[in-house]
Amino acid sequence: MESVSVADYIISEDSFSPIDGHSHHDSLVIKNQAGKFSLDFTNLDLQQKVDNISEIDLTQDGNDVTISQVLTLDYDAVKSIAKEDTLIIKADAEDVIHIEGAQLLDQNVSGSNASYVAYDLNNDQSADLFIQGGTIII
Ligand SMILES: [Ca+2]
Ligand SMILES: [Ca+2]
Repeated sequence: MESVSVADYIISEDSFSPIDGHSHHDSLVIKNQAGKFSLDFTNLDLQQKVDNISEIDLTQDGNDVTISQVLTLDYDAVKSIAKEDTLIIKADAEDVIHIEGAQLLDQNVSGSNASYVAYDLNNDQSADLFIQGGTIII
């Protein structure tokens, strides 16, 4: 599994310009300065603003702080925003990821420098989401 440390796109507030990743691995960093920031990608308006993303990174909170980002995703949301129909999410302990309709598929998928938990969102035994860290609510 590919991994990058450079942010291609950063979202820090509700209003942001539409994002369309390109042919390479594109990382979307969600980064608010304080408090809690929620993005519900099951919302069609939000879903349509993000396309061709490989990875969402919630861990770029800054020096010595962890700030809470909250994501909500379902199968349609992943298919809509992901480049290759699967999405990687990196989260820290303060972050919460709500996944509607998910089934835990594999607790320990090896990546380039981390392990991920794989979830199947459409009950076909094929992983749609790979998540590192965070609090997962199904
Ligand atoms: Ca965070
Ligand atoms: Ca699947």
